[in-house]
Amino acid sequence: NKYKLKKKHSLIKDLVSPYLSSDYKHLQKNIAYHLEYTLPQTTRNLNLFGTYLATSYTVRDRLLQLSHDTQKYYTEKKVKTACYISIEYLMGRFLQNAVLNLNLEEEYGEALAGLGYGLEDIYDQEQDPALGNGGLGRLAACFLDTLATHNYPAWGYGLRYNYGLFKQSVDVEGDQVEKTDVWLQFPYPFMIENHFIRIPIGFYGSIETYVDQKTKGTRFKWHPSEYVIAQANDILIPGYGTDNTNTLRLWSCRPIQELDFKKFSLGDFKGASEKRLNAENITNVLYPNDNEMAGKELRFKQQYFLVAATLQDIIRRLKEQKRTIYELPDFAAVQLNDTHPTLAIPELLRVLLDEEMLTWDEAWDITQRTFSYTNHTILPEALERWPVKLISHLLPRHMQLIEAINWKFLENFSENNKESGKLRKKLSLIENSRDTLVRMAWLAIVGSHKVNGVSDIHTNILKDKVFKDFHKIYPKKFINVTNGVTPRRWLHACNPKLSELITATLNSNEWIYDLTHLSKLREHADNEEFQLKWAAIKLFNKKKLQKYVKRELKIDIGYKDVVYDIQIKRIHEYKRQLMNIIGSISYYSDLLKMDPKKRKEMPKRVSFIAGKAAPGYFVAKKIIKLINCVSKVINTDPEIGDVFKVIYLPNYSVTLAELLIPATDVSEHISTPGTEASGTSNMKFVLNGGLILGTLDGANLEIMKNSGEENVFAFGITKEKVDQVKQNNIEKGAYNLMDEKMKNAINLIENGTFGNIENYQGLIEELKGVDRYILGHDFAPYMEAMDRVMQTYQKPQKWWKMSILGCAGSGWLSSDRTIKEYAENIWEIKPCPLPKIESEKQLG
Ligand code: 8GP
Repeated sequence: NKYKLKKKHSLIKDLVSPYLSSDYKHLQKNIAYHLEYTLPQTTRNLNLFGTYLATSYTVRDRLLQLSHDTQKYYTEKKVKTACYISIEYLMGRFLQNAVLNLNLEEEYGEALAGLGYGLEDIYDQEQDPALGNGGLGRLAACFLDTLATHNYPAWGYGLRYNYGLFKQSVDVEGDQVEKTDVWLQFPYPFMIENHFIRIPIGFYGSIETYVDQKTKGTRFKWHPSEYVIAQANDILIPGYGTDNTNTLRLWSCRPIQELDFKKFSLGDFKGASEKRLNAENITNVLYPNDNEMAGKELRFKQQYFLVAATLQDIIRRLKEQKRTIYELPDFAAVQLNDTHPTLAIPELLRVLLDEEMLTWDEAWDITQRTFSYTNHTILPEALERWPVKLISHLLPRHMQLIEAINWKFLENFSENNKESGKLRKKLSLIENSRDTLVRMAWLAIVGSHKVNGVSDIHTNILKDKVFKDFHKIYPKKFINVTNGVTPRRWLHACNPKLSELITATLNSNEWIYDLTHLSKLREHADNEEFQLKWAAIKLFNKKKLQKYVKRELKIDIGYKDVVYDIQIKRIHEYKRQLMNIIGSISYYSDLLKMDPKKRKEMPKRVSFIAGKAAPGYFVAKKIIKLINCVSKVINTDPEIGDVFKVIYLPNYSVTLAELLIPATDVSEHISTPGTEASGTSNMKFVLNGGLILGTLDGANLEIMKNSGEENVFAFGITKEKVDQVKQNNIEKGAYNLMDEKMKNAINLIENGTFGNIENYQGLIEELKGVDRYILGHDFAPYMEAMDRVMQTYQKPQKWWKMSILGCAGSGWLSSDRTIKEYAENIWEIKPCPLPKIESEKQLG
């Protein structure tokens, strides 16, 4: 019988071949094999780390098999593929996710138990690959999970940095300390160097002009003066409950020549390695800025390196299928994740014109139909503009093409008419400020067929403000695709107890790949028994966090009848962690003024903050320092005891988020309205039964719509009113308009309660002067909302009902919904599931 099935599904026959059979005994053998033959270890000399590596190699074997089958099948079916280009991927740990997606948790558990190890401990050995900064990179990772789970033919493309996002610690003064993240010092089994894929990438050089003998037209050819090699490193992405396994291809940079022997023999040892070092530098480090442009030449090189390698790879695959270059837009939909990969537009144009010898109209048409662009931020400091000088030097032909695109685009707007002249200036891809700069977002808009924002409010701001003139010209080009998160990692894997309860209650685990099923939880929201189970799981998760805090920070906090209030995200002025900590100061001061008896009876709260600051972002680092200094004073004040604690958790990461999110009662998303494009952690909290304390910004608004306004602690003004408040601040001085309680808290900072005021001078001056992010204006409503949180928590039935209803309304928050929208409205790709084979496990 088994034999027949194997024949029938010849595609994946090797999966059930003896080596990859997945009963626990086989897994054990495979693990032992890798210990003996892949690692310099033996089964007689087992240790945790070695066992983790060997286990990972066995998972990788299975994924390789599935990935080969997947690629073969996609090729046979000639499917259209989505190619997601992103300069960041914040994947988080891989092993647990892969084991869950392969549905082999039990088998691996048993296999490892036989070797004397627990699965959790093995998972814990893995480094968290931090090849991204924040929201944008994590979103890309969620998308990859969904694309595989829902059988979409897709590739991710990015960079394999030698050093990921820095590791953060806090010194005794409360300052952030950065340490290099040497994540490749040990093997990382899930990344497979593909030696067969190496692509030359050029830089600098000159342009040759010649006459095409056939058409008698002028043609151009770029002759780069320097080359490097892009080396493919593949991470295989398994889907949940499917055999489809996609690929994330990360490029690393190698030199064309390892050593210059001429220089070496002349004794110039440094010079002999110079070219190698320069090449390796390109993919050495991830730039640690979030929502800010790091205008460095090396960053620009990274961007070009990424897109040039990616496009060559896509075109190579197209040609391997014996398809013509004209078919490119039907072969691949290329998504530009923000403007970092925008150089793909002139690069494709160059390839089509100079190498494929297409006409301008043909080449431009293919380019526009191939690309689409997602904007992730409207902060002016994050909108990329690169100097024409720099581009001309590094990529002379590309600069020429950008000018040509601009010229052709602006042709439609006459110079003679005054109004139209003004418009031309605003629309020009090239800005004539002190430096002549290329506006990358403009280029991305003109060169794409679709442009999207990441939440309703954000897309509206793009249409009405940031890209207003373009929206008038191309109204249909702009669409909204609200972000989403993968329920596999962000509920099923990180909160196994809640996952079990939901599956048991719904009598099915379908919600894991169709999250709309959660709506059926609504019927249970008032059920006391269900509420108790729900609350018990939260308590269990809080206890886990409490233990972590004790172990890592040596701080004792309670968890029973204590509200866990959490704000975790990059530290940024617009995200207003400063308002949070000033709120804590104010609350602390109120507590101190209270009658001790009354104070003791106050509802308890622990306020957690975590997040990194860009190493060059001075203000953000001062905010971290203030948080730590306030935390020290409050946590050691005997008057306060366990009524209130402030905890700053260093080194925020995906792994830490997986611990924090399930343990949260209330999470803060308190950006100035109109500044947070979407936010995605807000979605993860709601999914895990955490309530939101938030402003009318980003995806908070859509969460309110879907989970019910009454289930969110919202506060503050709408984005429309922000400008007026800012104007008032400028005219009257922010301090004069500031709430009294906030003044009082600031006063405590100024009088040295939290250390030398010199540390915070800049922060305070901004608040008192212009207060660009209107903390002063929003402070009172913020404190009032926090008060509502604390009051509501005292009514457990109400609280847990809100918590359950929030979760029940979060079906649409799944990245599965998001990707469906991209697939249907932008990429025009369809799921292509591999024919299901009965695995041995299912065969029994
Ligand atoms: C973030 C936005 O700030 C956040 O609101 C949104 O949820 C997320 O993108 C995903 O759409 N933006 C960035 O992370 C960002 O702009 N990063 C670039 C500097 C790398």
